[in-house]
Amino acid sequence: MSHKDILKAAGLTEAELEGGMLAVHSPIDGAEVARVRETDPAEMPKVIAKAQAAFREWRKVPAPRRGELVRLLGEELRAAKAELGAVVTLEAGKITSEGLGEVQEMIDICDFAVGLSRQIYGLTIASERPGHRMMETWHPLGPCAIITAFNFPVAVWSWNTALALVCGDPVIWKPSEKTPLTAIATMKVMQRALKRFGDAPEGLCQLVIGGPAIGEALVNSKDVPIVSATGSTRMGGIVGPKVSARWGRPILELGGNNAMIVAPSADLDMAVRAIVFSAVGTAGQRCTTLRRLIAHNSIKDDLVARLAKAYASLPIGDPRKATTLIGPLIDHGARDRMQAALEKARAEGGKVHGGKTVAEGVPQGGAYVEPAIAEMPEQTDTVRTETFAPILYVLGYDTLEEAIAIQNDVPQGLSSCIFTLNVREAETFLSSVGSDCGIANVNIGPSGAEIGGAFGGEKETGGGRESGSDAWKGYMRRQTNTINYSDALPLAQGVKFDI
Ligand code: UN1
Repeated sequence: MSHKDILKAAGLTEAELEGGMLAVHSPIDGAEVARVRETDPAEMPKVIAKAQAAFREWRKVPAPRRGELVRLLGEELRAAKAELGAVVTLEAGKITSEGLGEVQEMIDICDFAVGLSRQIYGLTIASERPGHRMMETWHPLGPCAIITAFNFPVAVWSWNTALALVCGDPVIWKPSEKTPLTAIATMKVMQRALKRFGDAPEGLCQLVIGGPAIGEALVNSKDVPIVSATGSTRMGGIVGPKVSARWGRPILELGGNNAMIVAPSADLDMAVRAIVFSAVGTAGQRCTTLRRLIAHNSIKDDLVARLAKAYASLPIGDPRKATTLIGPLIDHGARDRMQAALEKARAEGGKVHGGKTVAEGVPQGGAYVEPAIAEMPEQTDTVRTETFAPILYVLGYDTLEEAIAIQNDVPQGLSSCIFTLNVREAETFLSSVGSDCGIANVNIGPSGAEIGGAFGGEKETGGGRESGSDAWKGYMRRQTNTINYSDALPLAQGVKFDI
């Protein structure tokens, strides 16, 4: 299918693809596929006011009824899975199966949120006073801004939107400037769900397209109490303090520098498969991508040899082809940053396998690269830095304590894992003296998390949690209630105040 046909199948009209200033290129071949109209920053106050007006209505709708909208969104996403997945592939360069997987992640979180819509409950608490009862209630908080990155152009929106809607909060979405088309296509799916739902307030789900001025309007507005932002640590370092300074609530999902420890007892066949998927899948452009391999010195050389062999046969090319496993990087800038990081790694004493630019057998105009393995003498500055590309740094270790220290000795704290058949090692890794990350796994790679768990990480990853578990609490305000059903007015802590 041609680029135009893919976009047409997802419902994008000529008018939406032309006449704007924002040029959209497909990473597959660098071709310009659209010129999208951006939101005028001067319109932002109106957008935010509309979200506030929607909030005043939506917060009164019972949560299970709000869940019905998300149920319909899930249904519409099921029907649109192939078409939307194809736009993800076209605009973000993901291989077909991963494009579809991303839409599946949207469907999964919708299912989760529908169930949640009947499970928004708080605690009842024993009161110290006779004839009193205490409880917690959860209330909608207000409009939620969702700032998303190119690498998960739709799933991250859905994690936030499905929860926010059920929690009673309208959403305003600012997608990456690199992926506005998937956002427009997703809004069409949302519109169909809204239409079937019937009486949702206008302004419940809005899309704004553009650059920093648009983002700043959301970040600085007191009428946007929640700002959920996914992207670089640099971006989060700007957004987080600004939102906090106006007493808003930031939910940040920033850089990762995810590691795998491979212990002597590990099932190496399984480890190799897990490493290859998590280090080169999505061309190394997941925030959960495996970037550091910390291998026991007794198995390190064997493991690197097996990996180099597996890497040599990985099909690189057009992500629309069923056999391709590694698609393009998002653009040539990403390729240049990868090359620069490999150069630095070499200068630091690293031995690099692969990592070259690929020009043969791939669509011309895209940024295709061989994934790289870099054996490093130690954890250098380059290893500590997240480069959004398929580079796997390899480090050796002798004791588990040392391996955990290396794993934790980076500024980021998103995802981590250990391959071991030794229960003492596995449990130590998961314990309070183990991994310091938001996600820690055993005998499974660091990427490809299910939506049922809370997703996010510590340190420079930003501390936010999205998706499953009780991440929904981040989208609501908690109220503590004390109810006195006695005929006396005893004070807490035994205080006497007789008048
Ligand atoms: C991201 O890269 O921003 O765990 C999110 C994973 C995916 C989500 C990644 N479910 O790899």
